[in-house]
Amino acid sequence: DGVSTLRTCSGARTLRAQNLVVQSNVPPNILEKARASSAEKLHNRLHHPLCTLRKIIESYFDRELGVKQGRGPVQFAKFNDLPPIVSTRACFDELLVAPSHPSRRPTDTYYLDASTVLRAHTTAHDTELLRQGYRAFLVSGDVYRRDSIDKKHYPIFHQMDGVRLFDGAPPEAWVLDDLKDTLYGLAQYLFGHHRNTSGESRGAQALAAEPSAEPVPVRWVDAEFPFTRCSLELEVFWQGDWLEVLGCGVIQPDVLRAGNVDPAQCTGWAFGLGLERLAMVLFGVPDIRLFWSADPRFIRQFRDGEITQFQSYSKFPPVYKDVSMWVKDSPGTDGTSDGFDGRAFHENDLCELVRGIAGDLVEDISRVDEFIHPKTKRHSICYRITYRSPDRSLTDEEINRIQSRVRECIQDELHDVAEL
Ligand code: FA5
Ligand code: MG
Repeated sequence: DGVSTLRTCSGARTLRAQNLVVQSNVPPNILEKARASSAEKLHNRLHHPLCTLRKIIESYFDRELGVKQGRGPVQFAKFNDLPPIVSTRACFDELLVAPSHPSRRPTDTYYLDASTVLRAHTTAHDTELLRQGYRAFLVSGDVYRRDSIDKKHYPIFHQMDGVRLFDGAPPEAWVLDDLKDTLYGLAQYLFGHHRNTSGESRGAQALAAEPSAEPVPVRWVDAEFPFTRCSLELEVFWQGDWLEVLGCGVIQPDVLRAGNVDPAQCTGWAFGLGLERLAMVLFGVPDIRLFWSADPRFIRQFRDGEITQFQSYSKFPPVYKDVSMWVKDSPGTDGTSDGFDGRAFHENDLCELVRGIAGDLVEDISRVDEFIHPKTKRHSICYRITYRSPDRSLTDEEINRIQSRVRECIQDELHDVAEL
């Protein structure tokens, strides 16, 4: 039917369909994970920490919240297996994400074609669920983003979004208070009890009933989202630093309208939280890649419904490799020619390329040096790639092979924006 596919070395494909040439930037390893059955997804896998966490959060919304607020239980509908392939309309347009917003760029989002993406957030389901008539719901799922590489970022992670509408359109300030109260209560519920749990078999409810031994500090930070007003992020103090765990706000009237809800009749709040981020703090998991580990030393540590502290097995040594390259900057940084034409270099392109070759063996990619040539004004950046396996020692030979493949692929695939 006139669809042709060209495979490049990192697996990116150019799709030609209906006279439209669209660059699909989804590598096969990512697509395979997106297409896995919903039972295989980590947030649905029994005994997996992300699954336990999801259920604990759901139980807070089912039981604690109504009781805490003295209003009796609220019914939150739960969606845990909505497929991750969504339209740009659902993911961006209906959420008022401007056409020029950075999150829409192919450097940040995985496109299957010009109007289909791997969801970049579970918020992509909110307007459709509102149209279906739901007034209080939780949506959990795998989300996909091209992003930097370090211990806190991974191209696939899991989010839970929550939405609650109130009849009679109470004022924004009231809705905001309810939202903050709800999420602060959740943080207390989660972090009040995580330190004093042992391996005994107790359900989440029993765990939650225990008073806090040593509460984890949390704080609110002002934020911006196109789909909410009065937006905030919640941060948790962990390992000497503030870690952002969720974003939230009062739903914009136009988002309600897109969901066939009349803002004169109803107002409401929405939030989106990162399950891995919370799980790292709760279960003491030091590296986000560990959630994907098939190593029994990881998996066997966790039991359904229990929050236990991860016992790290030996940490294997890292291998560092530096790569320097001339890069093309976006126009406007200076007027001089850099010898390239085409789009600008973006760090996420390098991260993706390395991930495509090294898989989970890459732990971190950081800029270590940078300079502008005084005469030619060309821009050079040096990146340090840290390779480390969470479960074994790497050999020099293996890493040298990967690194030379990385260099080859930079030449093959990024030649319009970078030069070794
Ligand atoms: C959002 O995705 C918004 N949709 C959240 C939202 C929903 C706001 C509804 C208002 C109303 P953000 O990009 O900040 O926002 O991501 C939300 C959370 O996901 C973050 O706070 C963080 O906990 C987690 N997160 C974001 N990027 C990553 C990543 N690369 N790896 C792991 N977790 C991540
Ligand atoms: Mg954020």
